[in-house]
Amino acid sequence: MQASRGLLEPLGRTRVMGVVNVTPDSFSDGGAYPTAVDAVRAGLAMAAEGADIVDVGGESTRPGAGRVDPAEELRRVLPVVTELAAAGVAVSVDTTRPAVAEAALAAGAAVINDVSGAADRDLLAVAAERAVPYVLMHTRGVSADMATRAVYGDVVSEVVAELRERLDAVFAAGIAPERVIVDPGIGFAKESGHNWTLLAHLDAIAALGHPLLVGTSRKSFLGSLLADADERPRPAGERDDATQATTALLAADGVWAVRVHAVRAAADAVRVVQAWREARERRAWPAGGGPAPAERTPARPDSAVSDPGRSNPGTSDPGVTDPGVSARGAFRLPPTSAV
Ligand code: PMM
Repeated sequence: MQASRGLLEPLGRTRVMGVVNVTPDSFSDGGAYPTAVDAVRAGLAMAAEGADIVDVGGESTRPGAGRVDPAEELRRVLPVVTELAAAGVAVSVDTTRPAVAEAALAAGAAVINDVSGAADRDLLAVAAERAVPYVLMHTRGVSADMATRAVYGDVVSEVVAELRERLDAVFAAGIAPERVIVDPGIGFAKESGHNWTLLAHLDAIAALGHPLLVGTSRKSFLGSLLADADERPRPAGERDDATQATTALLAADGVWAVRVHAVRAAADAVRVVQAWREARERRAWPAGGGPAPAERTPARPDSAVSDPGRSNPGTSDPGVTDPGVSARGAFRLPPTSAV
């Protein structure tokens, strides 16, 4: 079974991607699932809690991590992908390796999540051949050396330029533009300040014309923000509340999906944002007045999305005519009746 159909269709809300790292050493959930059975159980629980996609990875990408043997990566992810896909879960495979992607897709995975920044042409060829959604994430170098590459003059323009250059490689490999999702790569070759700046300028990345996936969950920039009086970072396992705040803000910005470890709280946050948007939309029209909902265009710019200085990826696509949802899956204004 392949559950990719509809994943890029307008939904009227941000999607939630749950994280299942079948690794002993990922920074926040490493070792959490010692067996495939544990990992499958976790993935099914995430789907039940509201995950639209479950992202399965078998190689830690934490800064400084070494590479895992491809056979070992495959041994970790394949049974988990197989079981989750068989249960009807939309699975993405978090890998940089063509052989792993190929096997995972054959086992029913629906999305390739490539955290290498399109470094491997063979992986691009697999994505093109199988015609599945492909996540292009920004990074520099590999896990072992990415920390030393977090040097930018202007992080926003450099990340956008590097993504644009990688998009050219992605298209040249034959991947259809409408299947490409772009991710700023929070924490990948970036220091805390770079992450905050990118989050404040998501509109510049959305202007590349693709849905956005953003992964802030439990990352170290949140740990630094929440450091104690002795400047000890908040431990990874205690960053979920802060992650819910970023989820709500990202959902309000209209990103396509957030990648999170704690699914239920994220799904709740997304629903709150959706209800908030709907209430704002009702407020924007006099009771019983105005055109039929499907024909409505905004009576006035929504204050939450037109505030100068606020990033608002959903409003930066001039070619979009759908009243509620842009072609990239981000929504500009809240009329869920139209989505
Ligand atoms: N972050 C991690 C791993 N994979 N994939 C995408 N697309 N975006 C991310 O931000 C991302 C990712 C690292 O976090 P983890 O170790 O908790 O999985």
